[in-house]
Amino acid sequence: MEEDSSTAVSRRGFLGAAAGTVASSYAAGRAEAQGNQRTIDMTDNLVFDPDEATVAPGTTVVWENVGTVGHSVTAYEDEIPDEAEYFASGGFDSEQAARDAYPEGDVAGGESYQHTFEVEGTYGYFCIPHETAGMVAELTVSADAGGGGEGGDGGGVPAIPESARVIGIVTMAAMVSIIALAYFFLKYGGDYETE
Ligand SMILES: [Cu+2]
Repeated sequence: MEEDSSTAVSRRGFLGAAAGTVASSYAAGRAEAQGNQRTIDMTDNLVFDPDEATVAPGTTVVWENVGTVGHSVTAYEDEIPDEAEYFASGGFDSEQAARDAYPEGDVAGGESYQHTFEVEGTYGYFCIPHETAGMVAELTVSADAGGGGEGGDGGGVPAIPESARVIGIVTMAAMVSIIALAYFFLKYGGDYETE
């Protein structure tokens, strides 16, 4: 009798711990999904690379100057969604202010500028010193954004963001192992329920 109750208690403890494992791995996956980041290079070839990118709302885009020539990241004021916040390296609140102040707002080689995008839509932006050389680009913020950006999975399968896929796999693996462990626990864990 004494032994029966302790077995029952440990079984409950086991299931509780197992549920906790699922919850915490799910939370870890979500945290990763929310911390989405996307890097766009600025190079000595005077381009944004890639010059077209699609990201999910909430993504922080990091423009990295991977060369030695200075660049700016400056939004075209009339090419961003109405509700969107204006963005420009140097923190200017209008395109004209950014143009007037340059080279203030310059992102030197090895440095970066980042901005987090919440509002869906398309954003046109450019580099002030190299606009005439064609250093312009477009960013699309869309809830349909896949983890891999352009191109892709093909096969008619809807693109699933990588983070969602990871969450799914982690959750599935946790559930399978819990079911397997619970099965063995119940089967070999003790003969305390012999009705
Ligand atoms: Cu440039």
